[in-house]
Amino acid sequence: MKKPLVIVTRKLPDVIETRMRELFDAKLNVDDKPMSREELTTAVQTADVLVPTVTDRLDARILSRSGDKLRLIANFGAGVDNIDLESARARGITVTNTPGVLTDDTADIAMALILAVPRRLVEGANVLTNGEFKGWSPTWMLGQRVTGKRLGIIGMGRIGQAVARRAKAFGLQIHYHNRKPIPKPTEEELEATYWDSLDQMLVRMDIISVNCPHTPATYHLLSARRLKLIKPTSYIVNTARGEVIDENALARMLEANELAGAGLDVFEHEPAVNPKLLKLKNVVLLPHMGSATLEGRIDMGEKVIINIKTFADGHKPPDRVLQAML
Ligand code: 8YV
Repeated sequence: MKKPLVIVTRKLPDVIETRMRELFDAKLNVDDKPMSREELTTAVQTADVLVPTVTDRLDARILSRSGDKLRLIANFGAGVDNIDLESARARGITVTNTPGVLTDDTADIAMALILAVPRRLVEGANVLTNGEFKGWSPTWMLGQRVTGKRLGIIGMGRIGQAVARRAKAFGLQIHYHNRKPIPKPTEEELEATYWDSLDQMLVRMDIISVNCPHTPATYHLLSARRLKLIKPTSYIVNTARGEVIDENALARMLEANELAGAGLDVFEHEPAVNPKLLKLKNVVLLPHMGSATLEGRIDMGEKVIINIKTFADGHKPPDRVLQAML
């Protein structure tokens, strides 16, 4: 049987690329230079299978130019907001993602930020590297205690629950907002309180963690109006997608001390970051590294391979976000 032409848009771990070469007619991007729109257009016109990442915008315009050959988009990543799903559906293209394997790594980074921001970790570390440490004092570098505080998790899927599990171990009280409550046994295990109304939850929380996907329904879910509901002594952590928060409004409020601080691993216009945020002391900013472990990226690659292989063998791939109807 002829091997499918698989175009991979970015450099993946060596073991994954080697396996892809063995199994498929794989066109790799060993230089890891992000593809231009023209290059992406050519890719959707020639590939049987495309393996994009968060940095490739497969919008309606690009997908409208895809060739008849393109049957599967096997996204390297859990979030699929880089792909216009409606266009893919209309063109009969199946879309898969890589859920589950990046849950713990992403939750670790969320927890790290939950600790880092109230305890001023980066600010403290910078004192040392800037040679400004003049000695200990009882009233210097004081942060806020994390234990006993209320954590409000927005989006209680796999990652949200993994954050809750970690946070509970650190003595935080778990609250969450989700489209629907999680199963009772899990809710009881986490001693979690469900809030049907996001607004009602926001006014009561000390730390907010964003863990929902970016969809048309969650775009600017934390709008300027909702951000104003949060107590000025509270913190926001986002390891999901920048688009879920109105970044301009957030930056303005942090600058005006209308919020205590923020830990952000994702941004609305990546790789650009609101310049206001870069100047603030009460924020910890990371370059979208929630799933950035070698093990995680290999697991993600293996999921991509399984999705392609099952699809190419004529079966339903396990991680279908969108099952083509055509
Ligand atoms: C990845 C992510 O870095 O999987 C996701 O949704 O945000 C990250 O874990 C990226 O998406 C890879 O494409």
